[in-house]
Amino acid sequence: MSGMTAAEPLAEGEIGVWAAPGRVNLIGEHLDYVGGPAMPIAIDLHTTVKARRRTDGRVRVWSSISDGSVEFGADTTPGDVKGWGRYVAGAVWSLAESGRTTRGADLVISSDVPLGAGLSSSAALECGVGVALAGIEGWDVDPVEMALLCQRAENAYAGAPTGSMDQLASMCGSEGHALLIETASLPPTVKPVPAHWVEDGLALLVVDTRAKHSHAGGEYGKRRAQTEELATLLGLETLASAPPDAVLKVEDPELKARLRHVITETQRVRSATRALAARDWTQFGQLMTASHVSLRDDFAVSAPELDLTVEAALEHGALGARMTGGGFGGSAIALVEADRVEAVSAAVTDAFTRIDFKAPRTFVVAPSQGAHRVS
Ligand code: GAF
Repeated sequence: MSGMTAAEPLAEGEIGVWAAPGRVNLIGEHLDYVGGPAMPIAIDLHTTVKARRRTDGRVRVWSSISDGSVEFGADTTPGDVKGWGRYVAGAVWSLAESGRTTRGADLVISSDVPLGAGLSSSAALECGVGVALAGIEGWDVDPVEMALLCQRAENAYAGAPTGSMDQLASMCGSEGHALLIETASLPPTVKPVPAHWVEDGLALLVVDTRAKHSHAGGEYGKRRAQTEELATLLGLETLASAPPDAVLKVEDPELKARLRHVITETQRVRSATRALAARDWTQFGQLMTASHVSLRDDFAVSAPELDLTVEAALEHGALGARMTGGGFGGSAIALVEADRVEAVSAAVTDAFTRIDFKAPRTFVVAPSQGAHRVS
């Protein structure tokens, strides 16, 4: 991972530039906090952090993400900084908690990862700041460790009870590869697996529905609490290890449905891993669609805009389509023949316009490199 192991700190006055990508998850949703697998890719949209050392223990941040600047001490603690700056201060705090307190920094941030679109703009920001601080200080931080530190920033500083998938994808992304993440162990494991859909004439279309989502909101936390309740009920350390017949032991219909998602989604990731290796895109697409149905009906984290996207994409020839990320709004993805991208985008946009949804944004993404130094 270039730029991650800067042996030397930046010289006084020297400016370095680092970038960290957003992600889309191909399959394996809401499993990264139940000890299950996920298969995201880092995408070619980034948060860029221009950084320079300071020595007075202050961190000053300017951002075009949202107007304005923030300033805080390198000894910041949760609660000090609110708004978008909490992701930056969270990374500073989390690194300090791991024994790496910055001597101070000036940071200028810009990003082309759309905000609140379910493409991990917050993880890209945390990871971008993390690698920039490591770079200016000359700290050697393993990408998985950095991802976990950034997840801690998100959980304990920014207040969103997420798993580690987004930060792992942003830190460990690899061009031309999907990442097979296993969260049963701590630290999780991340294995890049070749993803050849582009060579095979396909494209991964993202539809940002512009229905805003947020993980600091209650629904994500509620799902997480339900999975914890289920694990306790079944006497399991990790819910993803539940055998298929565990659903028979759960009476409450809502909890039963949540468990069914966890079990079937885990199986789908296993099948998707085989389909990806075999370049069996028909099968891969069907698994994506089945994942969406499960997230919609059993885990109940979809939104009308996401369902409409999936429906319209499939009707117009997509091999598979699903919501991606936490849900409740945000983005969906569709696997389509490269020469059908325009037609599928137009069909989705048309379906949105017909029922007065805000026009979606559509674009194609490819598996990309994780956080790195740019210059
Ligand atoms: C969000 C979270 F940040 C991830 O950790 C993951 O749980 C995802 O929702 C659902 O798979 O992106």
